[in-house]
Amino acid sequence: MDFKSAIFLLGAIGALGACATGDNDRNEPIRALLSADVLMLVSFDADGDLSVSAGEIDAGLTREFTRADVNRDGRLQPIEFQNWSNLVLGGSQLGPFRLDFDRNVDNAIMREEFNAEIRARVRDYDADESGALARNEFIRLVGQARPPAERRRPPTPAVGPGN
Ligand SMILES: [Ca+2]
Ligand SMILES: [Ca+2]
Ligand SMILES: [Ca+2]
Repeated sequence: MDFKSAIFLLGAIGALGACATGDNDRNEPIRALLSADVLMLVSFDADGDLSVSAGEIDAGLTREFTRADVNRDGRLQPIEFQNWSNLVLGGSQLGPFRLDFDRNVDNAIMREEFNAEIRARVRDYDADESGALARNEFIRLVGQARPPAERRRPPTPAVGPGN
């Protein structure tokens, strides 16, 4: 999957949110949350089968660390992380943040730290623990606290032009 497709996903989720917000007050608004790491994880789907497999995650981790480590010293300096985050995560306003990766706070993100943080996020998304990420596992909805039966709308009575 390329970056355009990832941006399309973001747009689709935005449309979902807008649609729900435009609904009336009978239902709780449905809001979708998108984390910046999803942009990257979706881009790992190299064969475009809509599932990010364990192998694709391995390859993606290698590709992204290599992309970030511009000076090829095997460590991500703060400026390298900043540039990478801007490119791959769409900016630094959303996590994961540099200190999410740099657990020992030595101002360098080693390959092990990079992998550990991303893999922890993969496990967090992997709801069915299959080791692969399906598209629906990326979507987080909030505001759906009420059970489905209560959210069901009553059928709208048919109103003819003569009524
Ligand atoms: Ca795939
Ligand atoms: Ca470096
Ligand atoms: Ca470190």
